[in-house]
Amino acid sequence: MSNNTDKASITSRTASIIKATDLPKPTRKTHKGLNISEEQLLELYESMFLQRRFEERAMQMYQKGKFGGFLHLYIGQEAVSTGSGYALNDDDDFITAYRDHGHGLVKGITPKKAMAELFGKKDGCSRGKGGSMHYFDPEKHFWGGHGIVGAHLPLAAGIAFANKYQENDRVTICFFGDGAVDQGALNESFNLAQLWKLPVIYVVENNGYSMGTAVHRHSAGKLADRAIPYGMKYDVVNGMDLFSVIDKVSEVAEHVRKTKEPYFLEIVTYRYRGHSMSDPANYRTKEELEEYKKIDPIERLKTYILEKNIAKEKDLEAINEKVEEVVLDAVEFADSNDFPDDEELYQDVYADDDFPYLT
Ligand SMILES: Cc1ncc(C[n+]2csc(CCOP(=O)(O)OP(=O)(O)O)c2C)c(N)n1
Ligand SMILES: [Mg+2]
Repeated sequence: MSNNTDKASITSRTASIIKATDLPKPTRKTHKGLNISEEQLLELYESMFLQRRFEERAMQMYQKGKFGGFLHLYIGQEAVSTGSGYALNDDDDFITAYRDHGHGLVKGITPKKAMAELFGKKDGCSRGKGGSMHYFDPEKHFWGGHGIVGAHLPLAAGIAFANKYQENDRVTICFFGDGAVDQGALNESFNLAQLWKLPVIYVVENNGYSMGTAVHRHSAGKLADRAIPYGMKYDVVNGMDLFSVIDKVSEVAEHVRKTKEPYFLEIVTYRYRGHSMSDPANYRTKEELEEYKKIDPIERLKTYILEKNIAKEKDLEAINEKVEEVVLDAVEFADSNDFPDDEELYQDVYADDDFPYLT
């Protein structure tokens, strides 16, 4: 009996996740078809490259012991944050889980504030109190950065409810990992979002794994199908292709804004690094990783730009160099910034200023 179980679990452990070659078909639209100007296309390239270089440097700083705690890298998934940011308005609301650096940068948190937050410094976007997993900037309509798997899905419904109540036409987009799909909070949120017709787009970034557990070992059925019992509209998108994300999120956002109905998107993507810095990722093969790197979203956009003669190799190199400098400046800023004052411990704990519960 136990032998059979062992065999079964070994088999399922070596079964593959969605192969890089089996991703949903990318959109056929060109940048012109998506109304993206050549200038915007280069900005999108710069944004994706910034997210990647920022995290590569963050990783180095972590390894040097410049900061501690958890560090979950988004590398490989940048088309999802970037495409969604492009498709939505600046004042649309974003909320995500702890793999949040890419989304935060896309929403306009500056690299300096973002890096300082990693270092736990006072000028970080959460004043050094949140760290990697808790980036926040409500003024930029970025509502975190949440460490508890699935816990922010009801918050997204709440933000969407507020927007609908205020009749301000904003859409909320809520990102979470495949590991959150079977949390009760997803069902509670989907139910209310559909029942109350809330303008929210729920996005599962299916990157194949929840920590070391492959999707097919932790979730029965297809992730996108979770929308079906609630009568919620849904779709599956190629998350390694920037244009596909832009195309689908634009279309969905227009629908959600108009109808005030929620939508569920499964965006299939892949993380190149381990779950966090302490994960050697022994649960997957090198070949699987290499296959995904072949369809890297940044390389893909670069090839497109070069093939369409929108820019030359040296122009992209210049963008890369500029980004590199921005990131190094951010590191220097974070390193020399002070830690928060002790008094900061008492700020933002309670809504009331007089801390009635502490005195
Ligand atoms: C409620 C809860 N259970 C367990 C954990 C521990 N945990 C942290 S991340 C994680 C995996 C989540 O994976 P996924 O949702 O796929 O996101 P990804 O890391 O792939 O972005 C787990 C189980 C947690 N933070 N919260
Ligand atoms: Mg995952």
